[in-house]
Amino acid sequence: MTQNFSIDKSMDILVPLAKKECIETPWDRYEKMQPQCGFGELGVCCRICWKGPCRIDPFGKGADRGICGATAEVIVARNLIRMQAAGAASHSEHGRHIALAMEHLSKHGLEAYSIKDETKLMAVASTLGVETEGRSTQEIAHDVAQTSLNDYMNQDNSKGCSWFTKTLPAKRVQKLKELGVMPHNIDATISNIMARSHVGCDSDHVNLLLGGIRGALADYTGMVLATELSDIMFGTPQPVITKANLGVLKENAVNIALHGHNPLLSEVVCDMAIKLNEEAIAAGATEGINVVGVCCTGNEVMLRRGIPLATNYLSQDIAIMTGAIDSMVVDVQCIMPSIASVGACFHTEIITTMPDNKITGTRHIEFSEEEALEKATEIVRLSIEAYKRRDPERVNIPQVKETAIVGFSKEAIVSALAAVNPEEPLKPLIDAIVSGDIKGVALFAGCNNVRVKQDNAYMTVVKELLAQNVLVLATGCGAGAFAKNGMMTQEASKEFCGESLLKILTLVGEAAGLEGPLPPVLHMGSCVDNSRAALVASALAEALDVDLSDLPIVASAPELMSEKAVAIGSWAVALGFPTHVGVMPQITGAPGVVKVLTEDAKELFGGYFIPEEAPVEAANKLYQAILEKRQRLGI
Ligand code: BF8
Ligand code: SF4
Repeated sequence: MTQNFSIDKSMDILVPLAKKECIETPWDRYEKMQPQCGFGELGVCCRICWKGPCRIDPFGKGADRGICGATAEVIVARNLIRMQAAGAASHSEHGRHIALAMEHLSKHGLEAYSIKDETKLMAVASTLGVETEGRSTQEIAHDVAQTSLNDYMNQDNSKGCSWFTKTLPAKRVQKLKELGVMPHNIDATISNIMARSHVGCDSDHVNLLLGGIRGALADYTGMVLATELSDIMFGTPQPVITKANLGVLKENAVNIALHGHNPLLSEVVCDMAIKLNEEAIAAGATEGINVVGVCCTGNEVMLRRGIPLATNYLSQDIAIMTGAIDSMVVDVQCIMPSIASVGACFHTEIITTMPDNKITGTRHIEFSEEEALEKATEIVRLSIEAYKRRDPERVNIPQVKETAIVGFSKEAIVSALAAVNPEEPLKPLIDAIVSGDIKGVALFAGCNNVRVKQDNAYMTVVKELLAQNVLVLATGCGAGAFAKNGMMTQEASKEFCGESLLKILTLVGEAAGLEGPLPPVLHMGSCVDNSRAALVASALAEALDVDLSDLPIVASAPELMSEKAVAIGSWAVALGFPTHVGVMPQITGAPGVVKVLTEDAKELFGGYFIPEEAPVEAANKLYQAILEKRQRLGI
């Protein structure tokens, strides 16, 4: 039964259990939702004003315009760009939160935080043009934070955001500026999308879509600053060996699941869990405290600390069915409200922490940077108390876990390559791409979606591309899927990579002291860490003196669902990467919009969307896109 909606083996155990206990799963709710609204699926329903809702008849027999006269093209474009704005807002709020914390840290100090990676601080200062000579770490950190915050404040729209103009190749920045899609201010760009899509405003679908692309590039800006400042405060990921899937939960430990996105919370909870370990043992948990991750917070602490990953998006509430999670601590984004009702069926404490992200029926412990240690202590102690209430009879931990070698930041990749060529670290990669040993690079990103069998599309597309010698990077819940399903081991490289890709992964892995190949899928981090892939691509483009769109790089989001994923896919297109989406976007009711995004975008940006629900076919299309890029480059 489970095979129909997930390939995660833990689900084979827990979903039947949920059925037995009459606890709803996302798949049950999906079934109850059928049939889903056809107008919504096509994107032709408009609720932007209260004359509506208006909906366009896709068969051409009924209304062909909304009451105000908006066409299907306008309605679909407005709906889409509002999604891009929401995605950009989410990532950029995350980035702002980190930048403000760093500013606070540099001005007044913050007990729970420090500058953990001074080397990265210096590198970022140099990228942003912040003076470092003869200045203290605090002063430099302050100016880096200020420069970042200025990307939310600049009012001169001839000047692009610093993180945008200084981290992307000059050729691409110039092109995007000429196309009028360069963000000058993250907040203003998001606000502009909301304003221009108000009733009676922008009614030209191409113009609307370009506004959305600018919003997506603001999304990139917020993400790259979130990632880079997080590395400065919490450390830049380096390869680490850990485990993934629900078998990482321990029967004899207090299990704390960290879920959400922002490392400001999760890092301090990890610190306090170490400090309070003895209290857990005294409470009878012989193995102390076991912190595990869910979704992108899971990826953040996995990469920086080797904390094991329990699960990815779609199985977050079912994870509670193990009866072994004593607390699930959440901050922002991608947290299913259903964790409250499943948690209520068990002893599990569901703890929300952010003032603007509460869930009815759960405990709220408001987190702040100033009181981080106290709040994290309270959270850990509540988890220990919850452990005491755990019913051993209801513990059901699936013995499913895979080894995962993770932690491939740009810096980690460059240092692995430097083991092969210390003078020119990128050269081995460039040579391999030019010779065809590596045909191209594919970045896998995005979520899980009930419309696709969980993790299956990721696994199918990736195996096809690895066999064709495509180097694979991954982030977000896609990376979670690969980690859970054994695609981050050295054995998997031997099993799935084409001969020449395996040769290169082995060369680099052995030079870097791994005594074997790198894993076939390089885990770069959470969703905001998609920016790491853009930075690797930018470094390659600059080394070759070409534009990003010239490189044989593609992106794939086989199971996406969130507005954030829509924004990421859109900036990938704007940077020049052919981008696969495995769930049909809610735009197909507007042929003009579809044409702009799947065809015209190619002329404008070099990147374009490839909607394809069939995974093998998607892999073929991505591979063809790589070959086309190679042909144009003459390699
Ligand atoms: O930011 S991949 S389901 S958890 S949106 Fe969400 Fe999608 Fe997961 Fe992370 Ni990204
Ligand atoms: Fe209808 Fe126009 Fe109002 Fe949309 S904005 S609900 S199409 S009248």
